[in-house]
This record gives sequence, C-alpha cells and structure tokens, in this order.
Amino acid sequence: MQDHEFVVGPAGFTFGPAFNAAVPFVDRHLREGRGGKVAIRSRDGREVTYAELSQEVDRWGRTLKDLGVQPGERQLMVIQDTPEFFFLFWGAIKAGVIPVPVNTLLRAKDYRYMLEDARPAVLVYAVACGGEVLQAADHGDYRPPHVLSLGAAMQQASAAAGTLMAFPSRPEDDCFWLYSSGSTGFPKAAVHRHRSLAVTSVRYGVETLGLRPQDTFFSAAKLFFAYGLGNAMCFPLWVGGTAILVPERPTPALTFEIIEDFKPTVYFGVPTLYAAQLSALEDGDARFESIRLFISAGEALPADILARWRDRTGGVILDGIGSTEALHIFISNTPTDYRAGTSGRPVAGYRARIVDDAGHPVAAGESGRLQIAGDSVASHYWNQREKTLATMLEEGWLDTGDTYRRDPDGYFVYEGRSDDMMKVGGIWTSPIEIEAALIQHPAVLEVAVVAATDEHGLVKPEAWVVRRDPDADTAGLESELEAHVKSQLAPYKYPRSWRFVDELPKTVTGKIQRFKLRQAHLKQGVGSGFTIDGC
Ligand code: 3UK
Repeated sequence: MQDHEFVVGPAGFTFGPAFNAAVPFVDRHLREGRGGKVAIRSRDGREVTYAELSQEVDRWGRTLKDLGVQPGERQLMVIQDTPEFFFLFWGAIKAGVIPVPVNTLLRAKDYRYMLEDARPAVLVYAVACGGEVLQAADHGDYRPPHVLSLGAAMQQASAAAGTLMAFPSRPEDDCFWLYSSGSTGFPKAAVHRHRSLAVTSVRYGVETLGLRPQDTFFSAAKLFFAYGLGNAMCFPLWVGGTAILVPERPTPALTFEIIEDFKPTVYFGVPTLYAAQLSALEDGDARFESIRLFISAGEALPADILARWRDRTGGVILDGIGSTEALHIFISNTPTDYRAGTSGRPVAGYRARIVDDAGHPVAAGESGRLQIAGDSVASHYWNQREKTLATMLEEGWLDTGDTYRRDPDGYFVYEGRSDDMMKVGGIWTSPIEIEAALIQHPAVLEVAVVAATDEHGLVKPEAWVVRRDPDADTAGLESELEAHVKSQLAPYKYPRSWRFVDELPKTVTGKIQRFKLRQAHLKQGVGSGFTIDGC
C-alpha cells in the first residue's frame, strides 16, 4: 500500500506506512478532479473551492514551518465557524503540527488553563474572542512564542510560497486534540490519532448515514465541538461534498434562514434546538424539503420530540450517541433501522457492552455502565494519567460514564449519566424517563429533573420546568403535571418538588447543566436567572 492510502476490509482498516489525514481529506480531491467544486459556503457569501482549500492549507503549513514550529508541537486555535478554521486545522496537520481547536465562548481563566496545559507553540484567535484570549496569554504563566490574530495569521500565510509535502505521520500518531466539555472540574484534552477522522467518516458518515458527494451539510453544533467537527468539516470533505459555515449562535430563526438560503441536504442539531424549532414553527413556517437527513446527538432525543417533528415536517430525526473521547457517534439509529426513544444500535466497527460497577456484563435488559471500543477512540488524555487509566481501559474499551440498558431487540436506551441516576425509595430512577414524560405535557417547553435531598436526607426527583407560556398561572400546574407523570410512569417515578424558571443553564453545546441545578437546590432560594455565555 502507498503512503497516505487506506482500504476498509472485513477485518477493519489497513493504512499505508505513512498516513497523514490531510492527504485524503484535502489533497485527494485534486487527484479525483474535484478542484473546481465548492467545498465551503460561508454565510457571508464567500465560497472556497477544493483547489483553493488545498492551496490555503499548504500556505498555512508552510507558514508554520517558516516560523520554526516543529512537528508534534501544538497550535491552539480559538476560531469561529469560518473557512479559516479549515485552513488552520489542516495546514497544521499536514505539517505534523497538532491543532487544538477550542471553544470560542470561554473566559480568560479557561484559556489560561488551556495554555498552561497544552503549552502550544502557536496561538491563533478570532478578533471577536481576542479580549478573553489575550488576557489569558498576557497574564497567565505561559505565553506561546507566536500569538497571532486570525487576520495577522492569514496575512502571513498569503506571503508563503510553494506547495507543502505532507509530514509522514503514521496512522496511530497524535493528530489533534479536543478538550472535553467537562461538566465538573477542568477540561481534559483527548488526544486523537491520524486514523480516527477517517474511521468516523467511513463508519458513521458513509456506512451509517450514506453521505455522498452531492450532499450539502449544515450543523448547528460548532466546529470546536467533536460533533460539529465531524458534521461540518470532516464528513463533507471526506465525501467531497459542500459544508455551510455559520459563525453565529444558532437560533431557530437563523437555522430556518440558513436552510431556506443554502438548501442543505443533511442537517445536524441537538434536542433542545429541535424542541425550540418546533415551538417556533407553531407561529410560522419553514421549508425543509431540501433536507434528506435530520440528525440529533449531544443528549438523548425524547421520543415525543421525534414524534412531533415527524408530524410537522414528515422527516425522522436520527438520534445517535457520540463523545469527545470516541470522536463521533458510535451507537446510532439509521435511515433504515431506528427506534424512537433509543440511541439505536452500535455503528459498524464499534463494539458496545453494558457492565456493572465491578466491570462484569449485566443480565439481559438490566441497566449498567456503557463501555465501547472502536478505532476512533482517543489514545489518552494529555497530562492526566489517572483519568486516562479510569476511562481508557484495557483492550481498547472506553468507559462512557453513561447508564444504558439494551431493549429486547438490541436497541440501546439511555438512562442518564452514571452520576445522574438516582435511587428513590431504594429503586433506580432515571431522571431522563421522568423528563420524557413531562415534555409531552402541552404546558412544558423544556424540563430537567435532578436529584434533590429532602428534609430526611433522602434523594427525591426535582423538576425544573420552563413553561411554554411564561406568563401563565402556575396555580394548579404542579398537581396537574404530577398526575400527568403518574399516568405515564410507575407511580413512584414523579417529581416531589417543582421549580418554574425562565431558562435552564446550558453548555454552549446545548446540554443542560444538571450539576448547576443540583447546586442551586443546595443554595436555597435560587430560582431563575441562569444565563448562557456568549462570545
Ligand atoms: C451524552 C448523549 C444520550 C452522553 C458528541 C456526537 O456529545 C458529544 O460529546 P461530549 O463529549 O458528550 C458526550 C456525552 O454526551 N450524549 C451524547 N449524545 C447522546 N446521551 N443520547 C445521545 N444521543 O452522556 C455522552 O457520554 O460533549 C456527540 C458526536 C460527537 C460528540 N463528541
């Protein structure tokens, strides 16, 4: 096999002796005659062809070499969803430098932590994020030798001449890092290999979803998130399709506008956004005819949202579970095999098992910890030996930290994070199950159920509810919702206390931060006023 080539056979992937991911994702398209095709369409009207992409990638890789940045050194990038994200990411990889794209919505203390943890040789930042980023670089313990605004970086790149030879990495070598969002404590960087992007693109993108060159991709999840990185960059480039890039925060109105203007064929969202879109559709209309695949991940998609989406648009949403550590989705529904209210079945090429706390497989139908194995799992966490040993287990197994059970037909049913599950009256109770019941009530727009402790120190479910009509009277609503839940679930599975709030605290990727609700419960009296950070 030639350098940078690969084949997928019955036993898995075989890669050439050298395999630099930039070659199949970027350069291959020129050989395949796709140079003139548009690879990226940006909301500001810019279009980038595959030939231009390849040229910009080479320019940035050469710039890194000219700056004296060595293979294996890191490039921290705080860049919104614009074409330059692609140039910086692939330019670094082609030169053997390790890109570390990070969340653009963080605060100086977070960037300071990442700079000190990753010790990058280069830092490139979008001007919109410059305030927080420069404060971190100027006042922290580590300032990279090269700190460049995106404009300065691109100006320097425009002067770089000649093409760039791909650094001869091996398929298992470190390729890029992603910090896990970490609901508690500091984030940890998952170190990913060159082969992993190819593995997720083939296993999930092509084999599971059937993605193809004619596809145009729109992801509400941003590129710095593993979900968005696959959706809006890797999958389109792998199949030779077109990516739509939008730097702004996705609101229902903005997503409708993009769908109307750019006519994507594949759309990737998260459950809370699907719920908000459904709500917005009650007062208006949107045209989804161009879209052949709706995907959801990041948190479990309630069966009720799927049912309402189907009624409203005629399309199904394919829920799948992925993680930063696994790089992308490893258990999924597919266009031909899906079951509402489940994450689906393992993606080809991944193994999944459900184990008890001692690591033994549970009996059929029982709940337990979900562990998975596959060729895209991160090799380790940077600088975190203990966490690596606790998460990346022997023989390639990854502990996801999620509680799952398998239904009689082999579909995986999400039951909450291992640490969100609660025992109520000695019985395991899934907050997710209670939420799924509550969300079906017409008065409920969003809901999160967390473990709260009562006056006896016993754990009880507490519901935090965002009402569809924030001005409606809450009198009588508690008992109505309680009766509703009891009519749906085993009678002990109902919230013992209620909080009506204007919004729920969420991560930038749309996940409800249950730990904040638990903390708010302890600090008596905190009832509302959560804010979502913005860049
Ligand atoms: C939860 C889900 C139920 C689950 C991600 C797609 O979310 C992604 O990565 P993160 O590292 O979080 C991982 C955790 O999120 N989760 C994700 N998807 C689902 N729970 N149903 C789902 N469909 O707790 C998991 O352990 O932020 C999603 C692709 C790549 C990703 N990184």
